[in-house]
Amino acid sequence: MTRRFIPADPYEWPFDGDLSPANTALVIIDMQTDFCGVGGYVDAMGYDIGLTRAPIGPIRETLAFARARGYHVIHTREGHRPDLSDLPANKKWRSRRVGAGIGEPGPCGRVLVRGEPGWEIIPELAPLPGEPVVDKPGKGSFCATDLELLLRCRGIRNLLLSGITTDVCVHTTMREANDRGFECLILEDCTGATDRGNYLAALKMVEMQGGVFGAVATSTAVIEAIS
Ligand code: C5J
Repeated sequence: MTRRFIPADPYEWPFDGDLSPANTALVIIDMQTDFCGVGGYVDAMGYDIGLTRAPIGPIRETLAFARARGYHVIHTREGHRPDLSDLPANKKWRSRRVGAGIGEPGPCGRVLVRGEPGWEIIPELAPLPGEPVVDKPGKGSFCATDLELLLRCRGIRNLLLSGITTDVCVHTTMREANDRGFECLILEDCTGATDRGNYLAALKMVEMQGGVFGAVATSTAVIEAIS
């Protein structure tokens, strides 16, 4: 095996240099209108969608690179069944309290409901046929989904994590993946949060304890290292 490493913090990634298109996936988390579009869930809560839109350009470039080089690409979407039977009562209650009730009608259709315009992945990052799209009712991509089975069946062990939001769905997914033994790298310019401080804190948390959840790198470092 030719060992290959990406410059990252706090260690060159992956830990053992076993990095190839066959065993590595770019995971793009929740790049949906509800999280980064005008009139979506995050916008309705009053947050600055400029922060959640910031990673669109870098993800687009990384996605083009990953596709061209034959890396696996996996997309996720957060959302609920139209009858809301998979929406926990506390999640529903909290969302209504902040003026963005899940399941309520809004400018982009019913908020965070599968099949509605706001739930769709933004056109700039639309999945290609054959790229798995994992639908999840929660924050983590492993909870109540077949993501782990999909990764194991494909022999994927390295995850390049991108998407929104850094401190919520991306972080939860990274923690879940790390506990399952996947080797994770979060791409700092390919992710964004609704709060700059939370974004920085989420990245810092990854680097604690020698890389407690994995490592952090820029997309440029990834592209340069594996070009
Ligand atoms: C949130 C997400 N923030 N995709 N979801 O509710 O991070």
